[in-house]
Amino acid sequence: MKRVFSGVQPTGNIHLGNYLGALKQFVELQNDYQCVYCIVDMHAITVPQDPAELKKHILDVAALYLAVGVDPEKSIVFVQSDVSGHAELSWLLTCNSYTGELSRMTQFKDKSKNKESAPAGLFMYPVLMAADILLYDTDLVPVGNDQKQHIELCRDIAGRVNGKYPGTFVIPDGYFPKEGARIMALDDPTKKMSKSAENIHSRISLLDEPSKIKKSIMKATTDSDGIIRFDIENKPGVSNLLNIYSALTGESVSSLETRYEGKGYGDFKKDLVTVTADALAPIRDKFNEIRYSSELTQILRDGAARADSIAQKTMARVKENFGLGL
Ligand code: AQP
Repeated sequence: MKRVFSGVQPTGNIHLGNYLGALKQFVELQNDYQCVYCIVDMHAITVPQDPAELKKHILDVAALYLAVGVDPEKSIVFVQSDVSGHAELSWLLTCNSYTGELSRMTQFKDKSKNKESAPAGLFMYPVLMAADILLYDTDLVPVGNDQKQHIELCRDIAGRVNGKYPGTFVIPDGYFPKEGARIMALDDPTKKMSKSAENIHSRISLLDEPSKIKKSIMKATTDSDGIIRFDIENKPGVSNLLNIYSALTGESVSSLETRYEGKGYGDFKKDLVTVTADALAPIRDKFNEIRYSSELTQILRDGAARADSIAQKTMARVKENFGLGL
């Protein structure tokens, strides 16, 4: 069976962007692949974290994985720092990476903008991500569009290592959804929706109550021409809302454009509030059911053991090929 790997950082509550860009695909791929889904806490510490908050967010993200439909009977669910192979392989890949290619990563450039000196962890983030993926001989990586460049880098590093040490890594492919691969912030549709943005109305978190969903969507930035039409260049706000509507319901953007012809933004937004609240209600209910259950930690412990047994096999092969150890 081919293998899927992906992860989410425990840096806050998962939002619609994370869900539509990544998690929805996690669930869909479970029947056809062996799936390995990780809570990437070592990525989270590339920026400062409060230890108590980080612990809470790890369990929140784990519970949200299960709440959206990741099935621990089918998929391996675990916390990255519980499997030491991630850090170990990351060093081996660091020695096969170049500062030039890492400097070109747009996410690093964005996050280090206007800083005289950026944290080295932020710079090395894509190498750790490559290690996460390659550790599991991954074939497919379901992620949002913002991760395209990191996936390309992972493929470059794996290809480079295979050139020196043939047969070391499986070269993975990215897997990007047709709708929802890049959900933009509701208050500024030129920026991607993000967990760490200051304005809570810039995003819809999966645990938001209907009243918050309503407030955020009704406040969402649109434009002044009043036509519901998909046009990223000239109407980024409306296009983003159409994209969200389409990704949540499966109705195509062109069908939505036809259905809302002649109607105002108010009507469209009200319907989107209903669609979003209906989609998130069962996720919130399931989350509340499992978040504080002992089952959750047991699932993560079992998941770490299963992940570790795959990781150890990969590390033995990689170290042998590199000529490391006894
Ligand atoms: N706006 C988005 N649209 C579509 N997909 C998105 N993803 C993130 N934002 C969007 C996808 O979600 C997965 C998990 O992301 P992550 O938590 O590892 O990191 P991130 O991309 O840095 O997410 P955030 O929400 O923006 O977090 P912060 O604010 O902490 O940096 C990935 O597959 C990502 O592509």
